[in-house]
Amino acid sequence: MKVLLISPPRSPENKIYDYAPEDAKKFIHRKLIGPPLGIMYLAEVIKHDHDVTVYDMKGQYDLDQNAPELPILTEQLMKKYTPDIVGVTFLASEFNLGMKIFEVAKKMDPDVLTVAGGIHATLCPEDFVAPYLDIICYGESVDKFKSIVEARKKNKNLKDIPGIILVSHKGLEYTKKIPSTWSTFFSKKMLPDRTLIETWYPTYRVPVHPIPATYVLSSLGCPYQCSFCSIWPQINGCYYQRDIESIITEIKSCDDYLVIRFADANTIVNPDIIDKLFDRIIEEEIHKHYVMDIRVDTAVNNPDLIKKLADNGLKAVICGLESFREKELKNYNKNSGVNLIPEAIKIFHDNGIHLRGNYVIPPDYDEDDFDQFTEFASKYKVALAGYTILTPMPGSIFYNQVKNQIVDHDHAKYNFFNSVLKTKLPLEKYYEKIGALWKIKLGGTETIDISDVKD
Ligand code: B12
Ligand code: SF4
Repeated sequence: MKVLLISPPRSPENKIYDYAPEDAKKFIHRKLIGPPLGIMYLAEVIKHDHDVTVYDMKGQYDLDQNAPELPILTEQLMKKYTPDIVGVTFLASEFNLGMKIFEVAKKMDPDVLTVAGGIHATLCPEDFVAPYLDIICYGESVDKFKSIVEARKKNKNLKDIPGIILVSHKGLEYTKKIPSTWSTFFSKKMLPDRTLIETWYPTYRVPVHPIPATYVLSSLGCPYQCSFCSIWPQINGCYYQRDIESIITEIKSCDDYLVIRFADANTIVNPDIIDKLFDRIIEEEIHKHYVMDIRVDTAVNNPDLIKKLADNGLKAVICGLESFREKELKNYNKNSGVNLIPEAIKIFHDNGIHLRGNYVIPPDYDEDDFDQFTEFASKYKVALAGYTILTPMPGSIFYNQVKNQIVDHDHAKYNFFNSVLKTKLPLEKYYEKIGALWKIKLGGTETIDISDVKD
């Protein structure tokens, strides 16, 4: 079977950037670097028996500013690869573009089997009813996808594959339900094959510095249940730690990449494991730079561990600071305290770590709220500060709490850079205020300094 797996382009919607003052724009991140891990795993399990192509449209548009528009690009891919199956991975904000890919693919070849997967397909399958989509693969999908490809090859009935959804003019038809397989994901010992995305290698890098970065998973899920987060609902609040030796094997296989961004929701859930992981990194004399997601309270409770990680390559941390108000943290079910924020910032900074400290700004902030917030953020500045919008991500608790108040249902806006709820301030003013916040930061850098990479 010829299988084409696509990571769709980014959503172009970024109102914070559009309304930000000129001198703030350079600090507002508009793209993330990193490969589409999910479809790379799918490719890994079928590549020995089938002809599989992974196509990263985000990478392509970064590589070639003049790349054709999505419908033309899709047509070109269909002609070049003549796939039997087209799969697309979906985040909420990329829904429209991903569905466009299917529409074009089906128009070009009505016999092509179209398959949707990824977080948005898992959390909101009902969004996907369309005449040009055949199957939704929700949840962990490596074995399911393999079964789909095999069934297609042997012309077997897709209804016999458990754990998928068939899409037709009648709506969604669930096949036999099976227990989630996220718990066994790491036991399959798969390593995503990075040669499949080599074309876009130069684009997977921290801006300005010519050092390519890649993503490595060391865990899945998160045991916390923040109300605005759509990661934990995706795997029902479970948390799975990958075994240390398999993480080491993968990091060692990333010869071409000096920067490893752990793609975990929350990298340090069990401090002992990460401590041991770094013992092994030291033992193996692996000299790389690492980026991790670490919670405020985790840093405060484990300052020695943070120092050890920093001494051995941890260069940047993404940390949800979220709010300067206890009440808001409580509403978000953050399970951490405002008083810990300055302490955590100090721990990270003292260890020379670039902190992507991210706040979420609620839509009901008025001038006073912005003033009070500005005072707090200016007092406790961080190097790579981020100020995004509290967004009801479909599938999150927050979404259910406010779904009747949503005023903008355009999926493209669900990327934390647009307000989909009614704002208290006039909308433009709200965006301008958030855009201006991006100037509040320590120093003048908008990149991670990786100039002292050892090898
Ligand atoms: C890697 C990653 C990326 C990568 C790749 C994204 C991708 N489509 O794969 C990149 C860097 C491109 C990326 C970008 C963004 N991301 Co991102 N990203 C992640 C991250 C850190 C890990 C995802 C991952 O690899 N999981 C592990 C793999 C194995 O799981 P998986 O992708 O779900 O795949 C499995 C199944 O879902 C399924 N599957 C997936 N795709 C498909 C396709 C088919 C056909 C089939 C059959 C099955 C299938 O099979 C896989 C194996 O079982 C998550 C956070 C997290 N830790 O979960 C955020 C996350 C997915 N990102 C998120 C967001 C919002 C973004 C951005 C919009 C952020 C922004 N504001 O800019 C950008 C979008 C583009 C941009 N502006 O640059 C949100 C999504 C929220 C939502 N509900 O939509 C998350 C959950 C983070 C968060 N804080 O909420 N991201
Ligand atoms: S926001 Fe972070 S800490 Fe909270 S549930 Fe999501 S991943 Fe976990």
